[in-house]
Amino acid sequence: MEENAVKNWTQLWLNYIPKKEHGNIDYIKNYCICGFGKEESIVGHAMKELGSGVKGMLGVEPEEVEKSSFTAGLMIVQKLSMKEEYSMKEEYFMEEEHSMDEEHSMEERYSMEEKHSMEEKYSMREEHSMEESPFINEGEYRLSEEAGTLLLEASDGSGLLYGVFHILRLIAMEKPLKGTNVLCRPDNPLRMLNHWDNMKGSIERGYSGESFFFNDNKMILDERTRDYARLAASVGINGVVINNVNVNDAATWLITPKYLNNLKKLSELFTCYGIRLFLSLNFAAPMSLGGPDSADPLDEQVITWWQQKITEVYTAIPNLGGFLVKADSEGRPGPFTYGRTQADGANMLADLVKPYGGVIIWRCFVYNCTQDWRDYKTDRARAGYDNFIHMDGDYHDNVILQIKNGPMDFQIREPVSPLLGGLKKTNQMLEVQAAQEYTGHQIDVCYLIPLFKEVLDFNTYCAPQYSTVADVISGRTFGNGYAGMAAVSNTGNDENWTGNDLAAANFYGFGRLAFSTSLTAEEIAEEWIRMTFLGRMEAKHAMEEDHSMEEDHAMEVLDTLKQILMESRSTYEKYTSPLGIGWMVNPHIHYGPSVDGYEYSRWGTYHRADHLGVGVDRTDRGTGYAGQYYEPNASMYNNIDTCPEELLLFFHHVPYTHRLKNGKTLIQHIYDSHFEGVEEVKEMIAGWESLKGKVPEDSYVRVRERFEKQLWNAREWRDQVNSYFYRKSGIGDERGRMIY
Ligand code: GCV
Repeated sequence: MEENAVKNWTQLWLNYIPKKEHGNIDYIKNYCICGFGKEESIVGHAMKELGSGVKGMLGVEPEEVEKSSFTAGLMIVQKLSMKEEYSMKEEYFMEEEHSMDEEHSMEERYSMEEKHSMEEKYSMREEHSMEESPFINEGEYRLSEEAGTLLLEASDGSGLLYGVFHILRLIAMEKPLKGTNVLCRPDNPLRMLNHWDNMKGSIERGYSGESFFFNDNKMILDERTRDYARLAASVGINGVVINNVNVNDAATWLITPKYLNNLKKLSELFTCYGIRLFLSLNFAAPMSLGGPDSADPLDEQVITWWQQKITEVYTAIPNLGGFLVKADSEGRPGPFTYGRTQADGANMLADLVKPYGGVIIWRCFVYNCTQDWRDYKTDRARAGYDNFIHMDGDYHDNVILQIKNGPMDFQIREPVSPLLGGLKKTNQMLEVQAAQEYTGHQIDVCYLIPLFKEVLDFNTYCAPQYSTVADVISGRTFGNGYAGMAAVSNTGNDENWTGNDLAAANFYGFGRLAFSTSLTAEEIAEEWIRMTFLGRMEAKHAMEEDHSMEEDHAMEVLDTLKQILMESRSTYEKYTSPLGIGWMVNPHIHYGPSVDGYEYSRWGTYHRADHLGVGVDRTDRGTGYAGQYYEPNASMYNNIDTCPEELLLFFHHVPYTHRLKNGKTLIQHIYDSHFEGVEEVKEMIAGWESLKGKVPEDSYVRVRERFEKQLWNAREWRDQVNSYFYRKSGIGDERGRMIY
């Protein structure tokens, strides 16, 4: 083992340090590949990863053997896509069901549960004519063990790669390979990371150093780029947008010969790991790059300019996935300037990339950002829906509308955007933010997977069945081939990638969740902890021949860290803005409290607090936003008695004396939750401190330092929010605690 493997944080969960063997070596010493062309770069890279992972963790180098001499070990077989295979097996299942009382010899290894879930999935999809999508059958695999052989059947190169990472994950988690039997098919066709990296090297809303893609208007391609691709692929990411959606200055030039060669190299590297490269586009590029003096999407000259540009780009980078566009939003150019619709803009580009198999991902974050705070009718929350719903069905089939999880902007608590599932005839994908812009800047610990899960589980009621957000964005509900999830990435060039070591759980977790939306936040946390932390200290002690601390601390580290992660979102919510109202942050930087920071601004971000109450009336008596949901959600939100309390102030203007379901007044809830939040941060810190000596010291120190800042931040929030509402309402804390 390399001396620094224990300390090495550049490999995150792929750190491949020695693990307990659990009989796994026998399944991995030899391997044999059938059906896959070894010249395919993804296959070679998958096998290389297998080699280095197994060598690092189990100390053996897997050896390839011919099929004729294969007796036991890992057998890798290319299979038809599971969908086709499933229809071939339908007859078999029917016979099987008829002879249920006979010995249940499912030697084909499908469990009845798997069979039913496959039936459900495919029957839904087959009701609709599936759109042609290059993503639809990618990445399936099945891993099963029998009589000393581990069988990995995969639909294609990415399925093989994901299967290999699955094997490595089991070894890293110290799980025996014996008895493995899983069928894995990505729930979402597209699983993307969006980087908000600027070409100078800064990252918009980045909290972990500078960009590892760009510096000084040049592209960077080095070992770290490869490590990034490996990390992303290991959790199932298959698309990456490398540049900020705010495409300024040099970034507009990415689609010119100046950068195409390097982009091609990057796309080839990504392809080795099953990832497609995407770029963010400047909608006004024709004007900035010497083309026509207009960006009107219906102007023939503009269309011709784009046509030539796109041909040039795809000729250089044939495997480019497509483009992401932020238009008519926060000062970005877009079709509205020319009196055209969002669909006009998206469709024009989509038609041009279509011959190359490209897609246009069009963001729905379009709102009036020059609002007047005196205006109580205009509601930023309404904007996404209002701007996009009336053109449902007008978008061409290779356009995907990318919708932020909430109607505002990645607050710690927001309702789910009504546009998700509101659109029924348009490809759509969900955008979440792993970068902790409003959730603690990767200083405060905030494990976001529980939040993402809530969004996925939300029932939109857009269809009689398969109506959760997870259903809609996977394409299951309406039969879309282009669908999926994207996260604004939280990575940078800090050695540990994410600033706070614990924020890497959001990077890991997003990918795993986008691949398998049914995983729980807790399962994901456990995987990440096991792969990242467990075994490091044992390996360190073994290396140093230090036998003074030989007890196995694994369970303690696992339980403590899991508790910290699982409670962190609720803790953050408690000490920041109350009951879904959001904002109250320091303007521009979005860290730390400033209750009125955005109250009189142009951004549409108001809490409307006065001496009697707080909250925005979004009911039918107010802005009418609640009415954008399907029933029964619309009525539920509209009524103060049925509105979920965690969203009370998002939907209602509520008197401080209003009694919550637990009997507390609103004002008392605000005080209590803020005091509790700070106490919970202290408990998290105590938990982390109990791990001293059980997690690597460098990591211990880094995280401890951030906790210090988090505690300061939480106190500041508590005291500013409590004092603010005490001063507004004149109502004291029932428990007489210190409020300023
Ligand atoms: C990339 C918010 C952020 C901006 C971001 C924007 C977006 O407004 O503060 O930094 O810009 O969202 O998602 O486009």
